[in-house]
Amino acid sequence: MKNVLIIGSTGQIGSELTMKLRDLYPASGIVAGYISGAEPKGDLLESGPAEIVDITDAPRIAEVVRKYNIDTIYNLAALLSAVAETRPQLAWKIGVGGLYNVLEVARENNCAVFTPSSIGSFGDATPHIQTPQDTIQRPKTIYGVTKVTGELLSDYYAHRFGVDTRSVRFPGLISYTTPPGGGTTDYAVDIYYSAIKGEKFHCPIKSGTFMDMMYMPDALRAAVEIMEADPSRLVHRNSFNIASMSFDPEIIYAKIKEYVPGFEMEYTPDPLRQAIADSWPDSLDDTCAREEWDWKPQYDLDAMTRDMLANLKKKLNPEKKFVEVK
Ligand code: AKB
Repeated sequence: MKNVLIIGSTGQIGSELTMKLRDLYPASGIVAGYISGAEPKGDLLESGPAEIVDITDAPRIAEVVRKYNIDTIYNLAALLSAVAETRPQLAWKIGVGGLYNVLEVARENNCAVFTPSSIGSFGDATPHIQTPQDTIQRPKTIYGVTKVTGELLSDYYAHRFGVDTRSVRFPGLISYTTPPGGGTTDYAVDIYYSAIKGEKFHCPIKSGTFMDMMYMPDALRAAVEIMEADPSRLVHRNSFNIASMSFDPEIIYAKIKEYVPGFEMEYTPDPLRQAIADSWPDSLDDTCAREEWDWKPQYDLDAMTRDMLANLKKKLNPEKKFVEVK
């Protein structure tokens, strides 16, 4: 990777991945693509080039790719699972139409492409415990349908045209920098904000609902390491299961209470998010990623919780207005 375009650079993953890539590679080659209304700000704007790139506009993607001699595209444009159910046509337009545009530009300009898939690519018929790499993928959400289509289309471009497509199936991602929006796993981010603000948390997901989750630094490392992996070792491409922790709301609540003893939670179920969560795996088997490109997570629930609380305290609570964290 020398010159990289990040499409969706101001989103939850993009805002942190762009900065990580600028730390790892000369910043001048890392282009932050954004859409009007989601302009980059602060460090993201000041630390390197930024260009308007709407994933539904193929000529514009091609123009920016040629201008910066881009060799790798991170395609992070998507509507997350719950919001996609409210706008399924737009979810398809961005998730599949947008990916097709990216793959065609990549084919014509010899770029590698990373397009994340998700635990949302699985469905009710998938084995839910230690979900294997290669298994049944029959999701009922439009988000899942776009993710499975994306995996297949990306593999097709690799086999048919030799485009270097690679990706991972992200679990729910937890970070303190840019909030996610419209996901099923977002409760596991929101709960930390409530804890630090001293507010009671209203959990939309029922006790006993396990989902895979990951701390953002591990997810960013996965996104970089898969693109740097030795291609001769890759049996799979789109997409690898990756995992680091699996918990239900009671487990993360109990963990946060170890550090914020007065924290309270009650259940306020959201039927849409609950139905989606019930259809997703409880835990993924990531053996193939470990064997084919040495994937290994660094954060467990305790390490993530300590880091989240410390950083959110700095971000939201600099004058100790809300709660004390042990
Ligand atoms: C969502 O909840 O929609 C995402 C995901 C797991 O893909 N965080």
